Amino acid sequence: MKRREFLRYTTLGGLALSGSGLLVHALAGRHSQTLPAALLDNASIPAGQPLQPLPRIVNLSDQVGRFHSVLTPAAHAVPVSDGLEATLWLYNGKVAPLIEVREGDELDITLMNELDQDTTLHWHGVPVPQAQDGAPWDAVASGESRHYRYILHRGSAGLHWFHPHPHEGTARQVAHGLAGALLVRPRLDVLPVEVEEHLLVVSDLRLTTEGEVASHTAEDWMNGREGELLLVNGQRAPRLDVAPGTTLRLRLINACAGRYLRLRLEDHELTLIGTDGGLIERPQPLKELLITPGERADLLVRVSEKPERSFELASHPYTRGWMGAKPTHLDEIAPLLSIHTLNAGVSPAVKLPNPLSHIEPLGEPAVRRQVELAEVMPDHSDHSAVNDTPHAGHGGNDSHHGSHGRGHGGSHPSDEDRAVRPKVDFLINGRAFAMNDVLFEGQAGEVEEWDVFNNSHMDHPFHVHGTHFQVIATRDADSEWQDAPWLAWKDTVNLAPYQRLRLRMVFIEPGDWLFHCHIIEHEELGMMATIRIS
Ligand SMILES: [Cu+2]
Repeated sequence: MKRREFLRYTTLGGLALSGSGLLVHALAGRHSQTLPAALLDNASIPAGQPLQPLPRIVNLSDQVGRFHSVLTPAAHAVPVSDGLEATLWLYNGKVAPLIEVREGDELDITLMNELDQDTTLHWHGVPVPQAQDGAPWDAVASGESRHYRYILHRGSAGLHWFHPHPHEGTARQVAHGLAGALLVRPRLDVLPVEVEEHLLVVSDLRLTTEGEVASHTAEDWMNGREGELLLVNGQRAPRLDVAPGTTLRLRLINACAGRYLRLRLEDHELTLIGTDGGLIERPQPLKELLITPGERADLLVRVSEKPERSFELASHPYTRGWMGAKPTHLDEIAPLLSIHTLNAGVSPAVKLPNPLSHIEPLGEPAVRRQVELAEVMPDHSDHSAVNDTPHAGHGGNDSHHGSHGRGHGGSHPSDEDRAVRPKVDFLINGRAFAMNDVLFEGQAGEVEEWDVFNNSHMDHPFHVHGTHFQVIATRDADSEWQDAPWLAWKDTVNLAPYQRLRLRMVFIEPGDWLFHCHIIEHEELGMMATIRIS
């Protein structure tokens, strides 16, 4: 392992030394088949260090309009505190690396798989040709490599990201740290140059006191895993110093597997200017913003004109229908970024263009579909039976645990991992994901309208591959349909329990496209399906 190199690259490594002792607590996973491991507490990582920019993946191409590089997912030892190294799986040894390109560029990435299992590169939020999507049926075996190559077409500007998407291996690979940011700059940036931009990748980790990524518990599988170590660009609650009155553009990715971010900035309003698929038409002032796993947000903040003050950007508690023992952090305010105003002159307010962009409504649909998200639970009057009760219910329930077509090698869960997975199915239209199963068939270029119904007691963030959608109407559990007040391009959107959303989208590229819950564990337990576009 090239230790010196990753020490230079990883921000987590750069923050290694701290006098704070290791606070530990026992794993509450009652369903775990093995002895509970002692876990590393968030407080054992130093906080308040200067915010680091995302480490860049260097462009190896000397051709204008082309980005070429090699991404090598592999195990790396990363120092986290005095005398403790964590073993993470990272692209090129970096926590949350950044690829920056421009609309119209060609992206050409060689994936060299140095993991001991199958992986893929999924380009979340980028409308790519299907063969470049990094779908589970296009797995790259351990020791193998492949090229991902596509053009970032006009309209693809925005903050996107990449992460693995192998069959039955995504949750484990994401839990080990594999994720990166893909920033697509527009040909012409409409925002004034005085705006100070920062990219923030929020992720979380659960480590044992030995520095190993802890195994999934049954609660992780049920709820989506939330790691105790909450990181922003690989750092714990970093600090950002700015002149008073600075207009900040904070572009966030929620790269967590299961953690929801309910963002608030002390004494400040947040102004939403963009979503997953780029800028919206008019700035939307907000008191708070919920960002689910997979979502991005583009926010402006005019920082206070008062010098030498501190304001905390934090994630506030959000109830998303937790099953089983509730970790204590769910009820706590989690600091993400501390913004400090310097003793300096006040930066004047900046004037934004109006509108920021134009979002054309997609118009009347050629086809309408119903999508229902559901969980089929065992009888949980005795909750401890989650592991033991034979699964009852619909047929074919083992399809996602058992055989799958489109044969390939393995990223299969370990026996230990398999033993702890609850026998609960997370379903779309009554079916758990199977590799050969095609739920819908559609035509490229046609407007599709999907009524997505969350028929369950938990929140689920709904993600569609290969395109962006517009949410045109919503219907909460006890109310009527309401039209969306404004349009945005989204690829991931939350559904609260028993909520319905009406989405419109157009698939441009033919092929098989996945749609799924972006709580990674729910996806892997079956809440995923395929539409075949011809
Ligand atoms: Cu879900």
